[in-house]
Amino acid sequence: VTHEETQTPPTESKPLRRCPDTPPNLVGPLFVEFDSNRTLDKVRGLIGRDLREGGRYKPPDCIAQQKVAIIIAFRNRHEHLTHWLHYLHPILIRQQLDYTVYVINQDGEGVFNRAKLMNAGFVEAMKEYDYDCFVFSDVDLVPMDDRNLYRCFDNPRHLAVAMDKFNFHLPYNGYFGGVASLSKSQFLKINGFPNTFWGWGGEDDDIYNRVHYRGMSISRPDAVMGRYRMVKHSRDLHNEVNPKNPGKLSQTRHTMDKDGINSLKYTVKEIKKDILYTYINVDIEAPL
Ligand code: UDH
Repeated sequence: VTHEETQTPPTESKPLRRCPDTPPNLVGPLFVEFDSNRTLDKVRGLIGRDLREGGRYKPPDCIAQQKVAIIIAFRNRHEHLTHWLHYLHPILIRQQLDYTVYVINQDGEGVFNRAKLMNAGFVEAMKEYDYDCFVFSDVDLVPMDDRNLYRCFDNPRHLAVAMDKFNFHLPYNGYFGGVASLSKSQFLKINGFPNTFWGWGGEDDDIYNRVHYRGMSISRPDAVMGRYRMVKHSRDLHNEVNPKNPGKLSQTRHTMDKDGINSLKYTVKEIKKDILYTYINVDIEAPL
């Protein structure tokens, strides 16, 4: 019997230690396939018992290094969401995160706006818990290596660096699309994301510019750990390429202080707690 054990009464549990920097149960490269027979009910049956209502998890045996909100911009991609949840929950659990998955659904049939939905997700998540890190993810991107940590770093981090659709390369150096993480303070430092990029294209480059203009750089995993598979899909309805978006990028320096989290307007229409995720339906005042 050690000294420490004699000091602790048998009924009292030991205080938890902080989880290690490198999670011990990671497996590295993962096999990822998108089996069309996968259903949300099967995924609930497989991993639901490890989670708490709302798609929450906390490691039972140590204190997580970060409290992470995973924010997914969403509309009408249920099959992709099933795959995403099937793969990501076990990975995030192995990464020993204290996390919640938020699915931010754009209400109605107006023009889609990924960045504005992400902003709404940030605000709604902050109402629920004192998160220190936000991972913003597309619903169709699944990491192929669990060493790609869904955490925040000293600089904003781009995680989806080697996607199969770009031949496992960055399409260009300043690419910041797909999956990215920002700490609460990094996100606020750039005034969040733009609200004015309707339709497809440009918002990720605007975010990259914001990070750059606030004197931060981009952190990235290497091209092995940063591999991703994307669920193949065609262009969605009401998310056409917007030819006006690229032209706005030369103005980011001037627009970023007035277009962002400080000008965000939306209404919550519904919040549903599934065992696998928190679903928030928002009206973002989209043009038709
Ligand atoms: N999203 C939705 N619903 C939509 C549109 C977008 O959920 O109707 C979300 C979803 O999380 C998606 C993300 O926004 O992963 C980004 O949108 P996207 O997947 O359309 O963008 P991406 O660049 O694809 O991945 C562009 C269309 C590709 C068509 C290529 C046909 N060969």
